[in-house]
Amino acid sequence: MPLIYDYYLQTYVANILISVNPYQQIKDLYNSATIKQYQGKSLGVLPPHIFAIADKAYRDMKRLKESQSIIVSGESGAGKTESQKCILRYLTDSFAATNAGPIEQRILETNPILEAFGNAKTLRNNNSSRFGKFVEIHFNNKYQVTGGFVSHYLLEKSRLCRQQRGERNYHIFYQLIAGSDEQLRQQLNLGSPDAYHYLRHGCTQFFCSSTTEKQIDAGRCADLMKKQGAMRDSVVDDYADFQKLKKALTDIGLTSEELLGVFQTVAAVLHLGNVAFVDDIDDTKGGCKVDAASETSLKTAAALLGQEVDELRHGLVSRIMQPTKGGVKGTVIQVPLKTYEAANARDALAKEIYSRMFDEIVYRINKCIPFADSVAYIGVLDIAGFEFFAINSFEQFCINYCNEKLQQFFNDRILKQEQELYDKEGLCVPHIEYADNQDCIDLIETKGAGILDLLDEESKLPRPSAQHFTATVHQKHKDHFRLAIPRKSKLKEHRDIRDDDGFLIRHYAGAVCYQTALFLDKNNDALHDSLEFLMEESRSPFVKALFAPNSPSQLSVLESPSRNGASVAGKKGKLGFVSVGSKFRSQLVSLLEKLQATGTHFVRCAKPNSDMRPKQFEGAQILSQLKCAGMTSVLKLMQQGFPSRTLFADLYNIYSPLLPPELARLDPRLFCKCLFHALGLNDRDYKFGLTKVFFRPGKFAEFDQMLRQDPDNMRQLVAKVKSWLN
Ligand code: AOV
Ligand code: MG
Repeated sequence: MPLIYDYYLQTYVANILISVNPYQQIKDLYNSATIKQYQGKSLGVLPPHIFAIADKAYRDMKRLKESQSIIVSGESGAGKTESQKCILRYLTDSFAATNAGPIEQRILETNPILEAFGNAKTLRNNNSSRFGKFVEIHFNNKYQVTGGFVSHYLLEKSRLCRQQRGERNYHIFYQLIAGSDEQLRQQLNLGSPDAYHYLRHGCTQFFCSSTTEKQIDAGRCADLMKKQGAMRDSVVDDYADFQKLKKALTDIGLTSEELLGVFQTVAAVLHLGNVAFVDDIDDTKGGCKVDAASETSLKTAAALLGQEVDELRHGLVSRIMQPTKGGVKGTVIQVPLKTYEAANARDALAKEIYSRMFDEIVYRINKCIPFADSVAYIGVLDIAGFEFFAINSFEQFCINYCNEKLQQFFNDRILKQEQELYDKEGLCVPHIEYADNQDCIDLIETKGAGILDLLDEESKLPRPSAQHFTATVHQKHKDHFRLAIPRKSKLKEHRDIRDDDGFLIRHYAGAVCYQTALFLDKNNDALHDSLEFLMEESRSPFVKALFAPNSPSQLSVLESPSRNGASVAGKKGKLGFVSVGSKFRSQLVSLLEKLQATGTHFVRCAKPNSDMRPKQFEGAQILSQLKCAGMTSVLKLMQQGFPSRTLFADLYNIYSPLLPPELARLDPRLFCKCLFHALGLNDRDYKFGLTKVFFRPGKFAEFDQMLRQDPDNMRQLVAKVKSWLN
């Protein structure tokens, strides 16, 4: 039965699904009945659908006995995360083991958890993922779901301390404030969102649906109503989401103490953010002290983090240093910090605590979905799409670098390898040119001279500076086609900064101007030693575990393989420097190695308009997204191309038990030729290569019906071939 669409929103280009975000729930589009309809159907039998891609990945995994991956891409708000969720639900619903345990449920429950801690409202998407993920669903030798594994990439840490106007911090903060009961609120000393410095920069509104508001205690309800104003969102409902989160965290095995540990840590970050510093006029060395008005915040933060107040105070306003001379360590000295340095140390601590907690949560998720008897997996990649804002910093640089790598992988798989295969099989399909972006990737990641390494080198200088780093980049790559000095106006529009404070990179999807002022800070994950020691000694078992040497965040660093024997990225060096960029580069290397080793399927999501509105289809905007994604080159190739194929040998093997001796003598290629003639397939729809038969876009489905004939029909076909041969 065909699906009824409000307007056309999904289509295929070859085997790639293009999916336009409908921005509304479409009745029955993703329900259980629809899941059943798509099971076992080839692409093209039913209307284009994300389920059809999931099913193809499953069938390919089974047929080829090879792991598969589905790469979902598109700009912010295009529908990647929703698509990923649909794929996971399709796979866990359709291919659960007969004695289905709670494993499928747990895999699905990873979503509310990851979204609470890693998603936030941005100007482009009310539920924007601020980290990348690759979720693997593992299958046993019967090809039933047996477990899963989540890898995560580059959580946006800067959001914890600052958000743009109209954006929010991570959902969890608002969920905790909106959803906790009175007892928990008191335990965590929680106020309303606008009481917190880390939530005040952007938007402090809760999102609650009207039904759940009634359940919130009366005192807070009025407060909530006042704050919500007109901003409501059907997806984000902080109160309800908090209840779901608590259940999900319990289901993945967190004890009630651990649950409290998580909430205490989240609250501690908020209180820590309220600790302000002022110059200490009594200090001759120009140090600072905690502002008297924020003493309560300091006390609460210390209590929640399992620290003595004065030790935390000390850790924030000073740092210990141990200079080395001629390789010999000198005496430990305590250096007072200036007001802004203490504020930076506070923010660094908050970010470190939060990101370690995120690592721990992902670790716990993985622990509860083990996959010991896995024979293959289907991985779904959902990573932030190419982005550029009025001001672009290190986060955009890393995201866009990642997108360059994925674009290259797409070009390789879809355009390069496809054309190589046509050549190898002698299909005579005209060649299509496409933009190669290797030079852009080299500019960023080459050992020694690439921007990432230049940034690391700068950090190790005695006096690193953004200007010096930027000048080095321009000097090393003077005539590089991909690199340029941004026009003055571009950078100066927003702040009074110098010309050498940035660079412009001509990415595959367009030129982006990066402001490098904060690159050095953002590339360094290291905490002051004094703060790190404090956390390692915390009285709170949860916090202590986060900072233990074998904690998940440390393990994930060690697990990420280094390239060419380079030192393991992420380890704290002598200079107290932990490179974020290098760690990300190693993570991307292992991600791409994984993708290379799997069969791949692509979903290109597109955003219909910038206002997040249903039924508003801005053609030019969609076209430019498709162009950026390289879809126009794919279209050109597929005008003449053959996206589906099958080995003659595989086809022959299906029929061989039924073949009389005179047909069994034929070699598989000749047999297939005869079979196709006998079937009367239109010879424009397929082409014979040396080892495989290739199909025009959308024509595989027709042929696939043949493969599914019952033996009676197959016998009839064989008889036809025989008579046709005679
Ligand atoms: P993204 O993952 O691509 O953005 P999402 O998957 O979060 O985008 O989608 C954004 C919003 O669009 C969702 O919250 C839904 O409201 C709506 N939406 C998306 N897909 C569908 C669908 N198939 N049906 C109905 N509504 C949908 V980002 O994570 O920002 O790059 O970082
Ligand atoms: Mg997302």
